[in-house]
Amino acid sequence: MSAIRAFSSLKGASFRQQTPLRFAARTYASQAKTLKERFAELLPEKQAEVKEFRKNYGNKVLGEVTVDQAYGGMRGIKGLVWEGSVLDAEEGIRFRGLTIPECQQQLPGAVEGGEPLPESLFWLLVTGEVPTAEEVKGLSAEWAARAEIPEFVEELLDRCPKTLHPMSQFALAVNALQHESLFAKAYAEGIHKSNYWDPTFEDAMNVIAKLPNIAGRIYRNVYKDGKVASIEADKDYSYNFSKVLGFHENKDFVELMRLYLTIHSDHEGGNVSAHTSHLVGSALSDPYLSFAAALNGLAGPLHGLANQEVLRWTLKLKDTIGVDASEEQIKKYLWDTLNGGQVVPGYGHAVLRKTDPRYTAQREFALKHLPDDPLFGLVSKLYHIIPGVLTEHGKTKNPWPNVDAHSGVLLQYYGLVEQDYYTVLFGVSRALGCLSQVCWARGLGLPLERPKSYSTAHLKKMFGAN
Ligand code: CMX
Repeated sequence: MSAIRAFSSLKGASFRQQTPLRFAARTYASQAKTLKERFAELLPEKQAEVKEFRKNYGNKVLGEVTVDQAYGGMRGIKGLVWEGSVLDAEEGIRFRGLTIPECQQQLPGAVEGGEPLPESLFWLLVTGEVPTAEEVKGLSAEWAARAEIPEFVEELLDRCPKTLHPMSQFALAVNALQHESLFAKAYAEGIHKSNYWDPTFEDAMNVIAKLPNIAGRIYRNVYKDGKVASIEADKDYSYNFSKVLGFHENKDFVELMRLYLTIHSDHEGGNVSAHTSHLVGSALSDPYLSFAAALNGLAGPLHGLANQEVLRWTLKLKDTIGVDASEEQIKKYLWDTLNGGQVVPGYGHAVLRKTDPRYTAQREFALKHLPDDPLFGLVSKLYHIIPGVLTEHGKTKNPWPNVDAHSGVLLQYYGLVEQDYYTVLFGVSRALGCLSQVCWARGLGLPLERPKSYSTAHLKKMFGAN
């Protein structure tokens, strides 16, 4: 059976009636293939590849697990499959084999020599292929066409107190959007499991498309006048997101969003947000529920919330010892943080052992667009001092900066100064990684995740400990 015919037979006619927008993409994208068509072509090939691989190598050993790893947050245990990206401790992230600089060179952008469009990164994550500019344009149009959110979700957000953290509002709204889930509806109607991928894909696309309207509304409600501009049908995702935030007139900010949404998207499967969405999705909770769960994990200060904490910590440092503080003053400030039993936010990583290339990409953006910004100068100075102090402190396995150490300084430069909001931007981007994987998880029929646990008493008995 040809791939295209396989796609036709996989499609459930009932979804066509339920999701008119999914077919709208063609109208915008001329003759280019839609992402769904390409995914459906690839699915049978990938299913066969995984089946064959498991048949021949299914009993190979990935590693052993020590008692320390069981107590130690499962660091280094190899027990997950994640298609979109793989993280190397030294080199950093590769999205479907491409480093960040390679993505910047190869993925279609909106301006000549500019940053990649997150749409093109999503296409890459889903298919493993670099899309054409026309395919990306179709995807931008499809997301813009699906962007509207139900009135009750708007009202829900409008009624939130301004003091409710933006990440809590974000997760609340995505949970409420679950009302729209095509997967949940199809499951209730008795869909065959070989077709799970179809409504899952639709839900994933709808979640991503609706995030700017949710995130934009939260920003406008909490920090501005509550008025949210409308999405433009012929504009890309980052432009539209910048527009609902109120920053679209600054083309450099829009470029920053393109970079930001691309590089924060995916960081293999074991990080808290990715793993949470994977775990929750494995119970066949639909993409809305699994992504909302991911957001709750991202909202923790050891994970995504660190980008809020970094700017707060840096500004406090600036207010206390000044933007031109000497190396000695900065070192003393750092030791005060460490001796106070706190972490230095934005530094360290559970897997990485070198400077995060996502940090480097943002630093290069700053060198190009805001080389003389005093706060960028301070962040650069910290980059030269913090690793030495953390090494002397002797605890962290990685004294180098991660992605969160640089995002705040860029955002504040363009006037997006509300630090409590920063993790929402991270969340919008993280949807691309979590939701591309959820399509593959349902497409490959991955089962319920259920690792084994033991009590301390049981572990002690296992090893004859007193
Ligand atoms: N400042 C101070 N101490 C640090 C540290 C930092 N930046 N990074 C690690 N340590 C400490 C740990 O708290 C731990 O101390 P204890 O033994 O007292 O518990 C010790 O060093 C060993 O930790 P590790 O093995 O190097 O790091 P983990 O894998 O346990 O944790 C991370 C990784 C990111 C949570 C940690 O480095 C950290 O807390 N960093 C600051 C917060 C941050 O930037 N988080 C964002 C990460 C990127 C993201 O997910 O967005």
